[in-house]
Amino acid sequence: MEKTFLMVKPDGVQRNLVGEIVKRFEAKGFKLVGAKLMVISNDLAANHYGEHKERPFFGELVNFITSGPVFAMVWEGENVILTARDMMGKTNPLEAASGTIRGDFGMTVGKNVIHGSDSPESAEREIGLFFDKSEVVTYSKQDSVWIY
Ligand code: FUP
Repeated sequence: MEKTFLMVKPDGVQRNLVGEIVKRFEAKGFKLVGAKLMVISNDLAANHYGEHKERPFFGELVNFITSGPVFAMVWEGENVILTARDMMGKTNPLEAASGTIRGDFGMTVGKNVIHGSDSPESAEREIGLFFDKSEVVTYSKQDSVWIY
């Protein structure tokens, strides 16, 4: 089943948006298969945003993403990569539609609350960067003694 890497950025954690964001993906029907609160090292940040290394905003981007805890997640489901990008909205909150996460909560292009992989290749790369194999779990949801 397709997986994607999503991350509530430091601004989202500071603004208490972790629950709201998790809720949206749960409600949509996707399955959470990995999650952790962590502070990203400079090396991991530079690696993760490697494609932007030459851009003028790179230093600021790395400073921001390492400035406080992020909530890193792996989500699973059919077409989860593209659907999550849709639910996030455009990179610049000014252009992001209402009803999307960035449209509803994003403040600036830098402080735009959430990151999500943009392709199967980046999903695989980013999951591998942030999660150990043992931290991504396989489980099924089914009626059981806990669900009435
Ligand atoms: P996205 O995939 O929507 O997160 O957007 P990009 O990969 O294009 O950009 C990654 C991050 O770089 C954005 F979330 C915010 C930051 N950025 C800037 O700070 N300034 C810019 O002009 C473009 C991106």
